[in-house]
Amino acid sequence: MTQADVFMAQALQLAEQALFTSAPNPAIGCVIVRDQQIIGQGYTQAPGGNHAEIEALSDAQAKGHDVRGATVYVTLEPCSHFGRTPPCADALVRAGVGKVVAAMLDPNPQVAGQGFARLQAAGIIVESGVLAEQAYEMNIGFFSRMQRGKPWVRLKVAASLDGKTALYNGQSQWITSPAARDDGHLWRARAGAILTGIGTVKEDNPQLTVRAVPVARQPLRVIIDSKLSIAPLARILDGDATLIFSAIDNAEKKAILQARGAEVIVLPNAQGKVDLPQVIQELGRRQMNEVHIEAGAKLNASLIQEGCVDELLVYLAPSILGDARGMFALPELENLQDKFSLKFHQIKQVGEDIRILARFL
Ligand code: AOF
Ligand code: ZN
Repeated sequence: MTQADVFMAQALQLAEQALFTSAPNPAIGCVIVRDQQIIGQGYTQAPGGNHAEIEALSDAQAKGHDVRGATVYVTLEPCSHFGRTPPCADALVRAGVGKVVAAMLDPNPQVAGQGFARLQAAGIIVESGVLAEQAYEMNIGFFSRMQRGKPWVRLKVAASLDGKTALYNGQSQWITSPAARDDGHLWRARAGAILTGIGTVKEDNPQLTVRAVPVARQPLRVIIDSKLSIAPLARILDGDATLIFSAIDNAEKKAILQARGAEVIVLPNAQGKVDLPQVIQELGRRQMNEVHIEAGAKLNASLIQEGCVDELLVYLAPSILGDARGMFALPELENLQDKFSLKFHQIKQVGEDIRILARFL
């Protein structure tokens, strides 16, 4: 680890504190260093609040430190535009820092190198690419939305070692351990939206809120309900607003659901089902960086078949259920070549279970 790595790692740790609150902004961390000492630090505040650099500058100031000539480590290129807040690059120039080390370029077309350019024009030394991979992973949804115009979609399943998610009678509580379930809530919390299907709503009557970790805002809950057959008393409609995608228009049902705080969007495909790729696009338009899916085998399969899923988040318990429900209700293949291929991105033990992150190729 170089010294730059050490300070960038600290900035990344700070960024983690913004992971559940900064969306749709990326979660960014910043430390200001002089003589090997951190003299100011900060992370992105909720939208409209300060960016990480401004927090770090005012932290240094509050502590009576002189930032002139200091080095700034920040997990993203400082912004150059007037968004909800003024440009961080200008604030750094005004403060007279000597050097800015960033983990990555900001892919936001309003910034995209202009932040670095402004700093350089003012004679500030700029470096980029320190711990870039960690910085990318932390804001993978923001990068996805900026670079591909759509959110990063993560599909979560909890299963036995033989890949079974529930008994045929529906019993599924609990296959994985409490540690894995709490870990699942961390992934829910960082997502802008949690998506499920009408099958799961009818069978489990879930709330799909974040409860295992404290959060300032709950993710938007999204329900795929082709026939608009959700019961108005379903628990998922309690609390914050929900978004329902259906394939049919029904003014009467819509009015009842709207009265329950739901928004209904009619988005059919040629087969008369909900157009899933369009759902993901729409969530991107609504500035969702990460979409977290917790659904049943049928919707899971459709999402995968229609190319909507970027990554699987699989918790595997050390148990065997035998003949029971699988993760994905995909049709039988005739040919192994037709399999879906993924790459294991990360494997970790969580409590008694194993957590696998696997990405579609
Ligand atoms: C930074 N530092 O901590 C973050 C940045 O509407 P605004 O003013 O909040 O700007 C949002 C954009 O700023 C966002 O899309 C991204 O390009 C950048 N995020 N930039 O200098 C930060 N969170
Ligand atoms: Zn900024």
